[in-house]
Amino acid sequence: MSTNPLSWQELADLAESQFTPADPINGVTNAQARLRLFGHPEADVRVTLYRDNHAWCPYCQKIWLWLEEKQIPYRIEKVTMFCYGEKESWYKRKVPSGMLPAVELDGRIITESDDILIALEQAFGSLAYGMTDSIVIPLRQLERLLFRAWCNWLCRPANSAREEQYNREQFVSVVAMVEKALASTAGAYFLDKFSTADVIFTPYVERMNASLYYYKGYSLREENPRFAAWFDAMESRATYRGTQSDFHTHVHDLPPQMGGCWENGAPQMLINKARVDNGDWNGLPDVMFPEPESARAEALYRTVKHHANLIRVNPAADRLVDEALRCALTNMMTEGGCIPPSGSDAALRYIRDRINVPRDMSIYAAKRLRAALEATAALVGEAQGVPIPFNHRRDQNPKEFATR
Ligand SMILES: N[C@@H](CCC(=O)N[C@@H](CS)C(=O)NCC(=O)O)C(=O)O
Repeated sequence: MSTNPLSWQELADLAESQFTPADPINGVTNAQARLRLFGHPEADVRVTLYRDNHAWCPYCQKIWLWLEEKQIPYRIEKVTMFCYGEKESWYKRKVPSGMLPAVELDGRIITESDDILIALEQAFGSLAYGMTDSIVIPLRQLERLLFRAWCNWLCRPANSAREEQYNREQFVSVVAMVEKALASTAGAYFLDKFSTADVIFTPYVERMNASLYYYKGYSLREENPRFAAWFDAMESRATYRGTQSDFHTHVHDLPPQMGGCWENGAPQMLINKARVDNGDWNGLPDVMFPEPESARAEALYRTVKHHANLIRVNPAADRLVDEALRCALTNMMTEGGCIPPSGSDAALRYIRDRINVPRDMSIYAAKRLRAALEATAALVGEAQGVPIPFNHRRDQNPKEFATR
């Protein structure tokens, strides 16, 4: 027997009764906050972080994580990245190149993430070890070596199978050096305690794990024990979890940022790609800490909050999307059995493909929502949404999603 979809009011009531969002200002690390105080008075704020709307920019994640770890009170101003839309003119007046991140510290604008960290260390002290400490410098160099080997493999087309193999071997050989560095201390982190070195590695290692799984069939986290332990240790930190993205978001955000990502067509790659795009999203090596009980309720809460924009930007007719989305949310929160209107499969998959982590919700909430959208779409057909663009992501232009 089929169930009727709940109304938006009923869904909102359900969300309110089942989910209490953390305090964005003083609670755990989150992508939505515009101010972070960690219990300090607002008058203590000396720092403004300019970062991207999507909470995706890797160099911004470095600064974001550092500020969260040090619990430095700060403001957040969100800026559009070129591939999502037009850069705000107020930002170009502050930073003519338009590059992110930037920080305003006591009224002084600083760009370049490494310079920002050095300036923040001078103002607030280092995170266990400093950027210019003699044990940190070689690790910073190793991170750049790994970054270059990753770019060579992923972001350039190989002219032959031999070249593809060579690029892979080069990357794997640098991974072995990183494994050795991680093994040189007793704990899981790069140095004897969590430090700035871990912050430096975080953004790109997270993006390597996602992109190589999807485009090359190589699972960095699963194939390397020290990396595995490092990821687990990072995921024990609420700070990192607040900034953590998922495979789906990364693999579709990277191509326009990196100027392309090249698949190798290997059998494992094809399996991984299908899984990241179509599910099952449970058990992917993008997250390994246990799922919080609040994941579904969080997904519901966040979707209800933004449903008007989600319906408006969807290429399908508003009434169709409205009913289909309510049906998917109803199925996510109940025993299921709500059949969406015929012809709404592509509209539901359009939304499934555009959930952005952590901008929209946390990683497990997104998995729950993607699964509910897919399962509900599958009740009426196999049609896919408009493909995700590869050269830009203007389908995600922040202008379209502004909440006032
Ligand atoms: N070397 C710079 C690199 C910063 C960078 O490449 N930022 C990119 C985003 S990840 C950017 O702002 N690109 C311009 C844009 O996309 O709008 C740093 O370390 O801060």
